[in-house]
Amino acid sequence: MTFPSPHSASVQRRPVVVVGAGPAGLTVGGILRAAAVDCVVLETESREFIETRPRAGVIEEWAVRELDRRGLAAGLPGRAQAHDTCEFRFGGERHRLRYHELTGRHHYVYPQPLLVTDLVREYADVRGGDIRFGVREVRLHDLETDRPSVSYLCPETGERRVIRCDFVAGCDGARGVSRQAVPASRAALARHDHGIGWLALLAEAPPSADCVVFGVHPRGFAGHMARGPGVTRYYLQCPPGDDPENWPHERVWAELRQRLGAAGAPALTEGRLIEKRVLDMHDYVVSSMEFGRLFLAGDAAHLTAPIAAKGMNLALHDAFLLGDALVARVTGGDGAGLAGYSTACLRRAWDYQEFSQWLSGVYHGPASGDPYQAATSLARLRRLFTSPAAARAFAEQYLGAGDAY
Ligand code: RFL
Repeated sequence: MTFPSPHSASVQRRPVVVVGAGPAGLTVGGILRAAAVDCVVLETESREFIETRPRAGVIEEWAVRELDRRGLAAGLPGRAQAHDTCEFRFGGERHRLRYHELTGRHHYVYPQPLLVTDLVREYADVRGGDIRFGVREVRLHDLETDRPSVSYLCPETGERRVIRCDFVAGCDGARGVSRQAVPASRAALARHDHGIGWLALLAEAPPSADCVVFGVHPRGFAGHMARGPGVTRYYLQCPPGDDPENWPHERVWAELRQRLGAAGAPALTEGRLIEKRVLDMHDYVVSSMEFGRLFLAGDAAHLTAPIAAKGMNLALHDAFLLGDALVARVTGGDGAGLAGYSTACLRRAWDYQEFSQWLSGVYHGPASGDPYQAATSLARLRRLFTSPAAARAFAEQYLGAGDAY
């Protein structure tokens, strides 16, 4: 491509360009700003859009503490809802797994749009970080040289702007351009399709249980997760590629009642469905997460279907490591953090992928139509409630509470 002249006002220079303002990109940006490292965050959507886009809700305790400690989402442990138990419903019974008793750790419920709002505020409003919303046609250039750059079309003028830099943090999620900038020969993509869909729902209704509930049922999996006092996320397993229009209000609530039904369970509080979309459940991991001066983080590098609520947690883990490593390198320290970045992230990413696979077998076995899979998934579930060692191992993986990855 032809760049504007290097002396043009449309060519700028920053040590780091961060592509994407999701949890990963904003956390990297926040860490850089806190260390007075200049950077720019480029985002294709508007601020309002990213601050209201509904997605994750469950954050692991180590991530909550780290966001708080770094002042990126100050006071988060007090503002997020701490959970200590989850409940499985199968065979018409309720089974409570008290993971806090087993590990001493909590899960926190804090909707992703609130976290993104905190992170933007801290980065842009408090620390004066440069963030450009609504950019178009972002492109990455010369990544294998020590003078990479990122260009984009300015939303106001349509003019192509260029930012020369030392490093690029590719945090633009599953559909971004960063991963595509890595030649296939340099990034092995490991992909897995579960062959199932989940209807992801947000209901304008208070939670109908005091904890996260997993319904493992011959009609398919169903999930219940609080998001706030008046909003609850529900999931219903459905055929992949199903049309959300096949799921009118009455069908959704009838199916949820069946799949989450169990002796002594409180009735579900119904409410208007304010989000209804079908997710085709798949996972991928790219290795390496590094290509020249480009470092991928979060969903740009690895996607985990929301089966085990791990994606945002992994994005934050990458971002903490990448932010620290970039600060060390740019401020004249050593490059050890960057050199070990991909290996360190992939260890946790693969551990979470494996847990997600295991849990997928549990959730989806009974509706698979295969009596062998149905019976083994119920055997796995029963083991959690008959073997304290199995329950403890589950709790550790569920909470991402392993000491070392
Ligand atoms: P994001 O959040 O997708 O942010 C990427 C940002 O980049 C922008 N972008 C670009 N910007 C510049 N140039 C481009 N070319 C660009 N292309 C895209 C996008 O607009 C966006 O703002 O990625 P990040 O930061 O890696 O964060 C990942 C998480 O968002 C994701 O893993 C989680 O939402 C997954 N997930 C969950 N994770 C959890 O840890 N706990 C949960 O409870 C949980 N629940 C969920 C989930 C994902 C879900 N969906 C929608 C798949 C529940 C659901 C329903």
